[in-house]
Amino acid sequence: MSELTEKLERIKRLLNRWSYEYYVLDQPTASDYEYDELYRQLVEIETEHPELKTDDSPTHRVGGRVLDKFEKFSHRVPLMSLDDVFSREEVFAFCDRVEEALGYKPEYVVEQKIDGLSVGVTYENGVMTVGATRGDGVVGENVTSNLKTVRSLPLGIVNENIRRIVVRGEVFMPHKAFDKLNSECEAAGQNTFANPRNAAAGSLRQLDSKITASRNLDIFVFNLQEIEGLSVEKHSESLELMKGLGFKISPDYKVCRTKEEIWDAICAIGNARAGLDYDIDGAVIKVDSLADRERLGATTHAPRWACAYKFPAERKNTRLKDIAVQVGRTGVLTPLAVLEPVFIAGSTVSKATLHNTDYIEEKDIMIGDVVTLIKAGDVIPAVIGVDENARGDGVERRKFRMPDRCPVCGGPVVQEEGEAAYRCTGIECPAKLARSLEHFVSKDAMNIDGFGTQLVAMLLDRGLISTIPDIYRLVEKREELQTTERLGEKSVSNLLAAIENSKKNDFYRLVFGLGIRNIGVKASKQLAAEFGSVEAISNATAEELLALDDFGEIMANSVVSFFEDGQTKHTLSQLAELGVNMTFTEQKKASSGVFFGKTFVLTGTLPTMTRDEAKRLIESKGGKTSDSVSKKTDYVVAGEAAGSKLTKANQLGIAVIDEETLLRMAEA
Ligand code: 0OX
Repeated sequence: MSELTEKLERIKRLLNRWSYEYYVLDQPTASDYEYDELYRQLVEIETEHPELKTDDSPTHRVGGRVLDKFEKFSHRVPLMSLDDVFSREEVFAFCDRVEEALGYKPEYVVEQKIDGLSVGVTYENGVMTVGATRGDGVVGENVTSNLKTVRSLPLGIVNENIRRIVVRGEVFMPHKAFDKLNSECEAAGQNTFANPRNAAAGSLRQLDSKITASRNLDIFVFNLQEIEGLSVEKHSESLELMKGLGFKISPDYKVCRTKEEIWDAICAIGNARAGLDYDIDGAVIKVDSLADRERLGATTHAPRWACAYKFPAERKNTRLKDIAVQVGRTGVLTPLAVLEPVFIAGSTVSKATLHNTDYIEEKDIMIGDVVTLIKAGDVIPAVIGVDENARGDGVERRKFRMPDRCPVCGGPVVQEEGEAAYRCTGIECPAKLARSLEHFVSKDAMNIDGFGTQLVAMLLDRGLISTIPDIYRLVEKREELQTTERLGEKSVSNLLAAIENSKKNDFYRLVFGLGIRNIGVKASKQLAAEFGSVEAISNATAEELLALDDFGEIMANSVVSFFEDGQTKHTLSQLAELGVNMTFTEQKKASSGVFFGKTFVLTGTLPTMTRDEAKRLIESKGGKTSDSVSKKTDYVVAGEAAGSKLTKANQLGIAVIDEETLLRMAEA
């Protein structure tokens, strides 16, 4: 080893140790200054001698690679999901099942259930080689460069014996990082994230790893998926092994011998929940002995040796200060609770929907009341009732009345027969326009990154857009965009690139983005696939539409009247002129289902199904089968005596699955 290589190794070792002390142990021994100074030396050497930069260099932590798309990654050992249980009785019943099957009482491990997203990370000969998201458990996405930016995940491990190790963990965003990110999004006029889990998922799926690096993600490791070169007998032992290798493992896990101990451990986790800087949504109970696990096996989707106890949704009381009214895309007026801000299930809530006036009446909710809020992980906070006991607290109460004029445009408000909803009938109501534009750019529709509620409001305010097609004319207004107070040159470029890219979107995104009443994502996919073009959908009769699966009269009539409208025609012809994709280009027949958009090739003899049965199953879930393997193939289902197709799949790096996995995926 040359002197320079030795120096480089020394620097990397020291930087990695300091990182470990800071990010994993939370016990820093070096100052920021010392770290930065040594890091600077590393960058200098690597810049001068790029051939010396190794895969485990701390310089990977800052990101830098920008990808076009994520490659698929097949997990050798599937990342299984967990069966949920919701009560003490169900936990005990799980133990009974385990004990019955084994014929004795095993030891268990109880650990926190981190609310993030699962990844599998592989190390070969001491170096992290690949990290991938869980995906459907069998095939995920290769997000290695992004995972390298997660500071608490070691880039290398030191153990002479271990040739290969695959660990599974949960990537999450700590509350502090979440609050910081949302404040930044708000300041930049972008949509905020609903919860830390969505923020973590969005951050891990960035094609530009520099963005991921800026998001301060963290990871807890909780399962040893594979190990070569060392034998391990218990889960608790594997956690200690991983801890020794430098991983941040499931915190405060507990080995339990009886059901009572298990329940106590679950309660202890529940009690600690409020004081944690990250979200957990339950506790995981696992049989400790790996040999016992082997004996217990798994069902089609989850192991029999583990289950997840889910906490009941968190509830809090807070004061209802007022009821505001929000005008939606279709003009519906929704009462919105304006609350005394309260911290619940990981974020501070100051607004919640009250659905409609019937709901308010049924629950007897009055302005000034103390109301009960409920929020579970993902779910939007909801007001579920009134604290009757607080009624005598001297605070004035008043009933809510829906205004008879729209609070945004002053247009008349009407309640249609048989509907709970009130609608603004103002033809030019700007709130409706704003909601339509927000819907058009949103994730499930045209998915234009960086375009959110605030930006729509600002562009409308400044007269830079007033219709959907105007979005595609923003490219002519680059200068004006740059001179607005919040948008820098870089973000304008990113925004315009995202707008341009959206022109090539799958056709169904446009169909959904148009905001046809009663037509959701699934129906949009059906319309796109069945009719193939805007023109064909416009010409479809109600009868033809009714022939589609799950299309009822309300949906069919919505589509017909939407496309009859002169404004629709005008908007669509402008979008076509501006170059937005108006046709369906993928396989024409697929509609929806778990296999939608996926192509399978069957090869060899499957253990229980005939070819035709497998083909029908795939097609019934929206997938397609093909006779030959190509780059377009998503999965090869291989049975006994699979031949050249299997070889080709392996050459092309296509996921190969067996019948059992196919069935498990079909059930997902
Ligand atoms: C978590 C978590 C998730 C291992 C095999 C089946 C499930 N979210 O914190 N999964 C598991 O275990 C896997 N453990 C956890 N702690």
